[in-house]
Amino acid sequence: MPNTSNYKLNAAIANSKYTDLLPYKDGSTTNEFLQRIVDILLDFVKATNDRKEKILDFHHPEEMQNLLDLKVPEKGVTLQQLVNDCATTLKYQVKTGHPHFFNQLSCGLDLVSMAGEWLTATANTNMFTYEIAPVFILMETVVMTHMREIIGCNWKNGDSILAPGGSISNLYAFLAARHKMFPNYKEKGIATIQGQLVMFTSDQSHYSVKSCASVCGLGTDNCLMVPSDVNGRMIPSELEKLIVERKAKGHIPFFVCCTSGTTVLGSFDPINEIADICETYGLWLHVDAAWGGGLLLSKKYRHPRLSGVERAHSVTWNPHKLQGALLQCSTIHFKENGLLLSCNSMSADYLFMQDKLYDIQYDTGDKVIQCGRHNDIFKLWLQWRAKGDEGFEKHMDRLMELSEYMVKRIKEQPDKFYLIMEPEMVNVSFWYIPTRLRKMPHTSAREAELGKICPILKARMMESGTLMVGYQPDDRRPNFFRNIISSAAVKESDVDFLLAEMDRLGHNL
Ligand code: ABU
Repeated sequence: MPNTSNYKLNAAIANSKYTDLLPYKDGSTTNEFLQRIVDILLDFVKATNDRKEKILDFHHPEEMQNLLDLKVPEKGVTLQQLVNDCATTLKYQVKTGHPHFFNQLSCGLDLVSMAGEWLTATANTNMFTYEIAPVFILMETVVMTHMREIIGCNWKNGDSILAPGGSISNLYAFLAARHKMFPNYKEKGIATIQGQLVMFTSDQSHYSVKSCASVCGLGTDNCLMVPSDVNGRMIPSELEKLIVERKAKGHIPFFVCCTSGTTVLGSFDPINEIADICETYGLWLHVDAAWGGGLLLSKKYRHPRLSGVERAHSVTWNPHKLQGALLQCSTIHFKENGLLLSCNSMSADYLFMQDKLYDIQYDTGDKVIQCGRHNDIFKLWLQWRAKGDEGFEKHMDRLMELSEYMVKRIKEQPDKFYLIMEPEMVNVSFWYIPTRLRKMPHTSAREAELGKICPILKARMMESGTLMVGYQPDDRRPNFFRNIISSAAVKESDVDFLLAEMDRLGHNL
C-alpha cells in the first residue's frame, strides 16, 4: 500500500479547506479532492488482491495511537491533510478481502457490491419511506421476494426486511413470534402473558438468540440450550424432552431457533425433525441461516443441509457472509405477510402519513423498530444483477469445493494437522501440530497442549502480517483453529500457502 506522499493535491489547492468544496464553492477543487480519494481506494483494492502484500501491519493499540493523529481539532485541517488521513487509515486497515484472510465469516471484497456501496454512500438516503428512496425501496421488494421464493414456493407472499445484522434479524423473528401468539402484548405489555415464556435453541447457536431472551424480558434462564450431537447439530429428542419438562411446569414454550450453519463448526440442525416437534407443540420455528443461508442457492449443497427450511415461520439469511455482499447486508424473512407491520408499526405521523400521494405500503420503515434505516439493498441488488442466480450458485459450489480441498490437504499431512470433524460447510476445524508434539498419541493431554499453541501461532500470524485464521475453544475442546473460506479471491494455492505458512510460523512452538 503506497504511503501518504503518493496522493498529492495540486500545490494551488493543497492548503484549501472544506469551504473550497461544493456546496460552498464551484470549481475543480471538488473534482481533484474526490479523485485523490478514489486513487487511495483503488490502490487499496489492488493491494487487497496482491498476494505479495501483507494482510495487516499490526501494532499494539498504544503504539498505533502514536502512529496516528486522531484528535478532533479546534480548527479544521486542510484538504491535503484529509487526503493523507484517508491514506493512513487504509494503510493500517486489515485487508479483509486479501486471499490469505480466513478469519471471519465475512471475507472478501466483491467489487460489484463495493461499487454499489459507493453509490449508496453518494445517494445518502434513508430507507424509511418510498418518498425519499423510491428506486431502492422497489429493489428491496424485488430482491426480498426473490429470496423468499428461494426459501420455498409457499413463501412468495410473505414479508421480509433488511436489518442491521443477523442478531437484529433474529430479534425480529422473536418479536413477530411473540406478537403472533400474544397480539395484545404490543399495547398491554407483559401482563398479557399469564405464565413464563420459554424459547429453545441449540447449545451451538449464535449468542444473539440468548440475547433475545434477555432483551425481551424472558431472562436468559428461559432460553433453553438444547444439547447438540458430536457434529454440533441439535438433538431433536432433547428438544422435545425440554419442551415437555417446561410445559409440565406450566411454562409457555413458544419459539424454537434452528441453526443452519453454526458460527464455529458450521453445523446444520435437522430442520424437518425439529419442524415436526414445533408442529406437535404449536411452536414458532425460526431458522437462523445467517451463515448457511447462501447454500440455498446451490442445488448441490442445499440438501440435506437446509431441507425443510420452507416449513419455518421465519428465516434469517445474511448475504454479507457466504455471498460476499459488502457489510452489512442481513435479511429476515417471514412466511406470513403483515406480521412485521402489525408487530412493529408505530405509525409516526410525521413520517408515515396515511394520506400520501402514493401507495403507502411502500413506506417500509414502519415495519421496523428502528427509525433510520441504512440502504443495504443496492449493493446486493447490483451484485445479484452481475452474477445472476447462476453466478451465486457457482460461487457457493466453489467455496465448498475449496473447503473440501482444504480437508483433503489436511488429511494428507496427519503429522502436522489434526482435523476435528468432517465439515458440513466452509468452516474447517483443526489443530496445528508443532514438531515436538508430532509423535505424541492424540489424547486430551495433547489437545490441551495444542490448544495452548493456538493463541501463540495466531499472534505470530498477525505480527508477520501474512495470514489470519481464527481460533476459539468450545464446550468440548480447548482452543482450535476455525478456518473460513468465504472469499471469491481464494484459490487452491492459497489453501496450500495457509497450511505451509502455519507450519513455517509454528513448527518450533
Ligand atoms: N456472527 C458474526 C460473525 C462472527 C465471525 O465472523 O466469526
